Amino acid sequence: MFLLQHVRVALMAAAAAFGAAVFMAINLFYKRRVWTPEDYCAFKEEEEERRQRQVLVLGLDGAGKSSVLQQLNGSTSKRKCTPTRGFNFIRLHTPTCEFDFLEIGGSEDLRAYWGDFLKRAHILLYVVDSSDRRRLLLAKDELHRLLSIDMQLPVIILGNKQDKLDAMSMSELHDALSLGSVVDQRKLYLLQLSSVGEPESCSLQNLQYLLVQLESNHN
Ligand SMILES: Nc1nc2c(ncn2[C@@H]2O[C@H](COP(=O)(O)OP(=O)(O)OP(=O)(O)O)[C@@H](O)[C@H]2O)c(=O)[nH]1
Ligand SMILES: *[C@@H]1O[C@H](CO)[C@@H](O)[C@H](O)[C@H]1NC(C)=O
Ligand SMILES: [Mg+2]
Repeated sequence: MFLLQHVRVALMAAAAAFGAAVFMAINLFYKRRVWTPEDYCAFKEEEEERRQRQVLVLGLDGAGKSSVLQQLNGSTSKRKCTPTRGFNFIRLHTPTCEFDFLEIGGSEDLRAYWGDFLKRAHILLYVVDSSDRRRLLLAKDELHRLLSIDMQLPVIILGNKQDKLDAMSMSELHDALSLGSVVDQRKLYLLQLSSVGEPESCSLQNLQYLLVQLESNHN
């Protein structure tokens, strides 16, 4: 057993050394090369791909994340969304850049993984059911947990389901989510929305406008 472990360590060391040698050889080869116009085009394309921005869409189960994405995707159907078991993804093209919206389901088991996705996100879109007063404290705690993991990420909070009669107003939401306690340096926005309206609704356009603004200021 002891011997076997030694052999394994030796093998791994050999593999690492080989990998490093290959890496250095490739680097040398590329540094010596003269760039052709084709290569240059490939670079330009790579650069343009970098203009993709990931918008991470989080919020408790039933908040309306999938409904918002469906609307952003231009769907006019009133088809009800089913709970998201894992991920949901749409891509939105705007004149300035491409936004990749990634929703992760909000059920309790999935919430544990939310934090892992913050690293790759450029913007956090946090959806709240404005009529779910009972779970607003939970929504607040989850939001502040995310804010404490990443201190800089710009955040847009959507007070969704504003069409409901018992929906909380924006100032009520502001207080219930303790947004006043968030540090000044953070870019933080609170928008109201109803994701059962028309896709070309004013509030949806406000959201798109804000996303584009955030990205153009970023550069
Ligand atoms: N009245 C009203 N209902 C909404 C609105 N947005 C979503 N809903 C409803 O709320 C329910 C949940 O919506 P989803 O979009 O599936 O919620 P979700 O946040 O994606 O939930 P998970 O995927 O389970 O995390 C659905 O029945 C929607 O039709 C809204 O603005 N107003
Ligand atoms: C978004 O729209 C495209 C084209 O209309 C469709 O193929 C795709 O399934 C939609 N995605 C979602 C998540 O609604
Ligand atoms: Mg969903």
